[in-house]
Amino acid sequence: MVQTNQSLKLDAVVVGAGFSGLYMLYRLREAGFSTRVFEAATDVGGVWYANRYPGAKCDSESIIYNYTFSNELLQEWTWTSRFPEQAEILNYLNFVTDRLDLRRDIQFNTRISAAHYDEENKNWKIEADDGTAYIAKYFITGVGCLSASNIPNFKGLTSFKGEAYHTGHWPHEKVDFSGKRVGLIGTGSSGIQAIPVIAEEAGHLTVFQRTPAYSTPARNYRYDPEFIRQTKANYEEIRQQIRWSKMGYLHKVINNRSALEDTPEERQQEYEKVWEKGGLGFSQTYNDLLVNGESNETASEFIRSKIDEIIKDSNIAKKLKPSYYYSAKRPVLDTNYYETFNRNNVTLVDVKAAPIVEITPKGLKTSEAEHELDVIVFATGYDAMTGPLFKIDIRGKEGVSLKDKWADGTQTRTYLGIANAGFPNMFMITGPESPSVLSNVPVSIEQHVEWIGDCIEYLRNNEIETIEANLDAEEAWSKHCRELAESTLLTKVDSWYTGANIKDKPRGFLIYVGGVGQYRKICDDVAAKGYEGFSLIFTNKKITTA
Ligand code: N01
Repeated sequence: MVQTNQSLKLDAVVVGAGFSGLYMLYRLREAGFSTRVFEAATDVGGVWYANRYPGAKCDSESIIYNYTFSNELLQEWTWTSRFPEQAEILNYLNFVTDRLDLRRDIQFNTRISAAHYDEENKNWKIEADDGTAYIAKYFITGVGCLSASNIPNFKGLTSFKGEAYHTGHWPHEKVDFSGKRVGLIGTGSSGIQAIPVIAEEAGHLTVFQRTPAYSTPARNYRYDPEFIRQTKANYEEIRQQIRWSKMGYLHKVINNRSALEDTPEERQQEYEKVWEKGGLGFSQTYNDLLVNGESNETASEFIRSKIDEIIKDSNIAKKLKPSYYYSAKRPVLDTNYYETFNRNNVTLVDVKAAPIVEITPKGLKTSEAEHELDVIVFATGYDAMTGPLFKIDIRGKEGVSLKDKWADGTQTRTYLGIANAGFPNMFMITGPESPSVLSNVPVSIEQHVEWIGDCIEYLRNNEIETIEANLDAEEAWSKHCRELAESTLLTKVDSWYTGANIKDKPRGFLIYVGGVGQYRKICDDVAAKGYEGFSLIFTNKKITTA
């Protein structure tokens, strides 16, 4: 670690200027803490700054994909359509940044490379990749769950002579596909959004699919001004509803019974209704789709039958039909995804049957054929949850790195997904084992930011120097998270949820599935009991809470 300039001493350093970092900065600055956000990119936005691929939009409905802490912000911003496009979300985050005058405390073009806890001085030494260093009492990560992109280590990866892009790091200038031979690898949310849009423009699009996805229609539309007026008038109610809901959304389980209680005809009717409505509600058609394999199969089979209906060529339909539990991988919303495979300029290649063996100067080789390409789009996803944190060399007490701590055994362990034993005064926003990606993420971010802000104020008001999660509390929380996850189908399928998409990553389900309302209650109780499960150190006296 380089020599620290003592003049750059801060109360808090926050990493990342996305939804998390922006609100954390505001919350701490309002409470009088000197705070600086460091951001590797040239501007605010986090994943919405980076994910500029064609068709990029959000699956959460616009009116709840925003901060709710400020009525002024809610009243002054107006969303245009049901699902917000990337550019609109980025505009929104710029609006918030300017409205709250956040930019002056954000240092752009600065990647934090290391954060080491100094036990003697009870603070964090934080180093940027330009060699500058800072001291801060609190170290807070707002790095997102899906920001460390994954490009599989294909043989010959760098030999390709054409253009290559990852969806998560898309260029700012428009990529011109017109007349070109484009290959796209990956059929998760990013690929499924990009494919229909690229197909419209490309000379030919070849989609390399390893695992087919279950996708249901988004059915986006422009908002009616009257709907916006009513929404703005009712925001306080909406806010309460999403904060105490299961997943941070307004939709709830549509039929509060098992899918197996309905006859096949009744089920068909119910699924048809929800399919027509569009949006993420499909997985909520019945209350047991995520816990009962037999019920799940009824939803899975309905989507497979839709694929058969839409796709003209039965061989292509067969390749597009998934066989695992619907929604155990992140469910996907689309606009004309399946329809795109009826186009003459689109080819589907099954790379499970014939795996990609090599990227070549001219294109891509599977075990069956070579495909000549002008452009390769990697829609190959992310090293989720832990990946973004591991990009920083984070070391706690006795120089133990977070990476080593979490590599020990097969499971990452945290307390509430916010804190780690051995890492005093460090907080993670939407960290592993919090509801994070199983929720409408801004709702989870607000809850974490407010809890962390309140906690830091409590420490100041009570002259507490450090707060650190206790090992036994951490162990109990992780066990609770694992047990909850095991009671669902989510752990029964290979996905980025389980870490299975990253070679050699320890398998583990790092998301709290109990719901955002329940989670909020648990976090509030911990705080109300004087930060139960944490050790608090006053200047000369140690108190361990029960
Ligand atoms: O990534 P993914 P994503 N050879 O991991 C394939 C959020 N998000 O960027 O399934 C061949 O889902 C891989 O195949 P397989 C959202 O939470 C949200 O699409 O591992 N193929 C898979 O098909 C989402 O879930 C929004 O067999 C390979 C694909 O690449 C998350 O981000 C929009 C391969 C990766 O899919 C990630 O989505 C976009 C290989 N070696 C993203 N390696 C919205 O809100 C990987 N693949 C709308």
